[in-house]
Amino acid sequence: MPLLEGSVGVEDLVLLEPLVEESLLKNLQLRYENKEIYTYIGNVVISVNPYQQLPIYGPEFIAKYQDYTFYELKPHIYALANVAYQSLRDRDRDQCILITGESGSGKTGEAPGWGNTWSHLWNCFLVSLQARPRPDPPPHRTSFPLFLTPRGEASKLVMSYVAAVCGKGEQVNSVKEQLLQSNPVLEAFGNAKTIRNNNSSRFGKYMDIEFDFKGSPLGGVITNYLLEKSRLVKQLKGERNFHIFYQLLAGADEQLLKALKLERDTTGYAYLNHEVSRVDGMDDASSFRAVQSAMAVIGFSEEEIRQVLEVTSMVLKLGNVLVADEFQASGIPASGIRDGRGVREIGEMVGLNSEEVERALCSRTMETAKEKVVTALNVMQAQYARDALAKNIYSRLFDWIVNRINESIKVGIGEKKKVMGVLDIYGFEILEDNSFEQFVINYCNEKLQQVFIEMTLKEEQEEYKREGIPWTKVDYFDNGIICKLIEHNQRGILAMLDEECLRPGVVSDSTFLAKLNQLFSKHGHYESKVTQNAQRQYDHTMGLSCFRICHYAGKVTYNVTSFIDKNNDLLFRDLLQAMWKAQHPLLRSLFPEGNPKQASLKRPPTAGAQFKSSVAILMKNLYSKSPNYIRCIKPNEHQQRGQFSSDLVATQARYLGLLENVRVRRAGYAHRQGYGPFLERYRLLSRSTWPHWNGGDREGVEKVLGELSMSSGELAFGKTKIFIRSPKTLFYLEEQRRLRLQQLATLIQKIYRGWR
Ligand code: AOV
Ligand code: MG
Repeated sequence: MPLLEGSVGVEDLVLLEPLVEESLLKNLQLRYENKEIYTYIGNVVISVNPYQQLPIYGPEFIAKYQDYTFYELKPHIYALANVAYQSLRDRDRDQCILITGESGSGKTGEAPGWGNTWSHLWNCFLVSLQARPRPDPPPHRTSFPLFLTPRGEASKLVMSYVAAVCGKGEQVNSVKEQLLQSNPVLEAFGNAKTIRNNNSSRFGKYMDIEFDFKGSPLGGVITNYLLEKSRLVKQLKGERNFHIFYQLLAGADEQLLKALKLERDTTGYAYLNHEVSRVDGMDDASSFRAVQSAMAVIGFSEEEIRQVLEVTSMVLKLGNVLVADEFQASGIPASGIRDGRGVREIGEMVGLNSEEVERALCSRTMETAKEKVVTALNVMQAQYARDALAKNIYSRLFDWIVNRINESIKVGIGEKKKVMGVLDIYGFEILEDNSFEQFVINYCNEKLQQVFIEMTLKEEQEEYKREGIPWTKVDYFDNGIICKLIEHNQRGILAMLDEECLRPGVVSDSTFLAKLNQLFSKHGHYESKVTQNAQRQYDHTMGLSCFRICHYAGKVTYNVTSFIDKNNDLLFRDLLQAMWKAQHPLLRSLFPEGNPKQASLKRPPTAGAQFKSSVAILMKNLYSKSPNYIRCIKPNEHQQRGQFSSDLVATQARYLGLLENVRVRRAGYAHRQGYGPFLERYRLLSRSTWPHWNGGDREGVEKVLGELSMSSGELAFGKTKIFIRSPKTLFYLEEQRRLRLQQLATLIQKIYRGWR
């Protein structure tokens, strides 16, 4: 039964009966088919990507959601944004909004004219800032039934508020503009067309937006996670490299192209997939102009923009540097550069000696305490070195861009600020072939699940404590054991991998796997061919070079091939030093460790170790804030409107732990509401409170519920809220209310006819 008039299915899954996967899916589907893409689990918003523009966004809707409390209107991310923003501003509690879901579910990407979760949130915050007075308007006290209640005062308050903030509007606007413009820049360099999503974010993003005590934005800090740099040198069929390359080639004028020594035709570049150079609905040329102007708005100087483009085009040209077989005087096969022009052009653009680049690409210097030995690389090794260099330059450039944006939007030290963190990060991934990238991504999701469970429970517990209601412990699956399997400092999979990477002697992916097999032979969440055989299980799907982890969201089989290499993420010192010698200030600054004076013998942290520590920092950050969740779901694999594939949604519902979430939410009190709004909604059920009530809210609620003779275990009266244990009680109240409204409507009609 719907909670609100005119809505479909249940709007809060807490009210679902029976609580099983099938009914959960049915409910989401029914709502989706009726263009109701948002559904709650308590204060968590589930969002199903509509793949079409719905008329439910914009200033009018934002204003509407500001006028009502959470449960009074249909579920919407505006409601969530509003609650988060208000508690930030009025209750001084730092907030974080966690947007999760798989690729293409609607977390970020920006399609022309359409919205998505991130951009709607943004708009909501920005409009909130302009349109919202404090304090909130007083609750309405009229003797009309709710559906006839006039709600006009807000607009007057809006006018006075806008006038009040106008004084320092210019500065606020420029901060907002800079924060907004960071999106197209990050997307150009960090997004790409994939099979699943034409505008897929290939990096994780966490952004702290900082506000002053009045709730005006001051600035922010962006943190990026693990750019998928393997894409730079190779893309799957049907996918593209990062947008910026196509944008640059399509959008740069002739003069710029010439300066960058580029050709317009994408087919000339080995790093660009030639099969797809254009994406439906995407205009690379105009995006390029948008990126350039966004960079200018953020505060990049013309010189900086030029340097960024030079490094970008250098990467593109590196891909065309052909490495070929050559024979040394000794007759040993070695590598050499086939056509020196590319290297020369790169050299000229970034001020490098092309012979030195060639030497760095085709040979390797080993230094011991006593001597230096130079060995020639074979063709495979030299190609590997070239690709490693390109990936390294690009990912360092991306980090540099993020830092540069941060420099522009950072808030002065010492200013007291309130923080709203927004996390948009890749969801759980199970691909056909899972590698190191999936392993770390899934580790991150495992940690986020831990935060989710702990914080949901913690929030519940804290709310009960605040409200003075006894707390009963809830049983739930604690995925701590899986996190530990991966991250334990000495005995975790990441530690084992590091140990293997650092161990002298012959190391390989298979020695790493052998170690895992030995250590985790009895671990309940670890499997491999070896552990299976030991237990006489014969699973043909498990390859010899694989291990499997039973994640909270399901089992994932990882292939260890190239784990060592990806974790090492090393660039030969020759290349580091060659890059540092560039005259190009930006390129040079990307390789500080190439400076022989600064070069230390200590090796840089591995990719796994770096990721683990950045996840730890993120977790600490999230734990210090009040969480708000948006769980995004992709309804079909074809980026099509109107299609709802139950199987696909079922898998995601499991990954997101939706049923678990409902269970936790229902374990205590399924529903809670402030006395004021609750009384407003149900006072028409009691003769004492209807049509007039002059007493306090809590007494009013006691009167209403007292008259309905509810069983005492069903209700708990908190300090500011009423708690209702089972959804059935709420159903009952709703049903009573509906009947009463019908009665009243008939009555009003009669009176009206009488007047005529
Ligand atoms: P993602 O961020 O979750 O994937 P996107 O936010 O890029 O997914 O969404 C994919 C596409 O779905 C967008 O480009 C829009 O066309 C459409 N879309 C998403 N949300 C809405 C909405 N509320 N209304 C209308 N259309 C929408 V990834 O970044 O691949 O994990 O790495
Ligand atoms: Mg995205």
